[in-house]
Amino acid sequence: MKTLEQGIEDLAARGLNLFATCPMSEIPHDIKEIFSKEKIPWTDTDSIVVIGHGGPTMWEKIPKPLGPNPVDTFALNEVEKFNRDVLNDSSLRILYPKSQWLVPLQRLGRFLKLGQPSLLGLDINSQYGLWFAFRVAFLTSRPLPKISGPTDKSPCINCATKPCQTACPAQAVQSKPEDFRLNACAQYRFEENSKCEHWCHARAACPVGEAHRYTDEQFAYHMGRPAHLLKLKEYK
Ligand code: B12
Repeated sequence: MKTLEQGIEDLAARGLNLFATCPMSEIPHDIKEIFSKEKIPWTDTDSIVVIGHGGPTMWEKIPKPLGPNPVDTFALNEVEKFNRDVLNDSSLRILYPKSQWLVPLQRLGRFLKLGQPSLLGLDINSQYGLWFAFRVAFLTSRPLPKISGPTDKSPCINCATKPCQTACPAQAVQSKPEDFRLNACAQYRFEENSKCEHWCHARAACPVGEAHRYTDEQFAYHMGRPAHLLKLKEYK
């Protein structure tokens, strides 16, 4: 068996470098309400664990050539190993990915300080900027200490120049997170000769966490997933 700290370090070495956990008893009401609506089985003695990746390391560690669902498969394998090494919980419940439940990852991430709203619809992390996403969320009955991330306020608040706004060819980026024009983004994205087919100029213009930017290959992969594009088309 390994200590929790060792397990978290092993995940980070594989690029799953964002880790937060908290007892379900402390999770805010709006999130619990969604859990109940989704019929997710939880009790107040469970802890929720949310794991994300920031920057390009995870992509480097994913075996190439890519298999089916390479990111989800990689992340779930790493969590299986973490469970074997650290928790040994035979009733661990995977909530994301590949479950029947829709888990509000951004809301959980905000509460656990992994991210806060940005002007782009994506949440932003103080270290990795817009170059992060949630990879796994699970419930465990093992007692865990509360662990939160460092992002308690959005770096967009103190950004004077807002280069994301000027860089967006669709003028989708406004001055407040809630005003992001998803339909303008989707419409432009699918136009002929769109500059945004494999690239998001607004995201690339953000100076926060620039050193952790995805490689072009990773960026194009995330932008081009068919499930995402199909859903995005609904907003045209
Ligand atoms: C549905 C969805 C979308 C929809 C948005 C629907 C909407 N109403 O606006 C679409 C297809 C547009 C989308 C797009 C993207 N998404 Co999305 N999406 C999701 C998903 C699967 C479910 C959200 C949900 O309904 N949650 C349940 C409700 C109850 O919780 P909620 O917190 O209130 O959810 C709201 C917000 O998450 C918001 N939202 C989600 N994505 C987006 C994107 C934009 C631009 C906006 C304005 C709002 C928004 O809409 C939800 C419903 O109101 C989540 C994964 C998840 N399980 O949360 C990823 C997720 C939110 N998406 C993510 C990403 C990365 C993207 C893309 C960048 C993908 C890409 N590579 O291009 C794009 C960005 C937009 C673009 N310009 O293309 C990440 C965000 C990570 C982060 N840093 O915050 C998530 C968390 C997935 C992950 N594994 O991390 N997405």
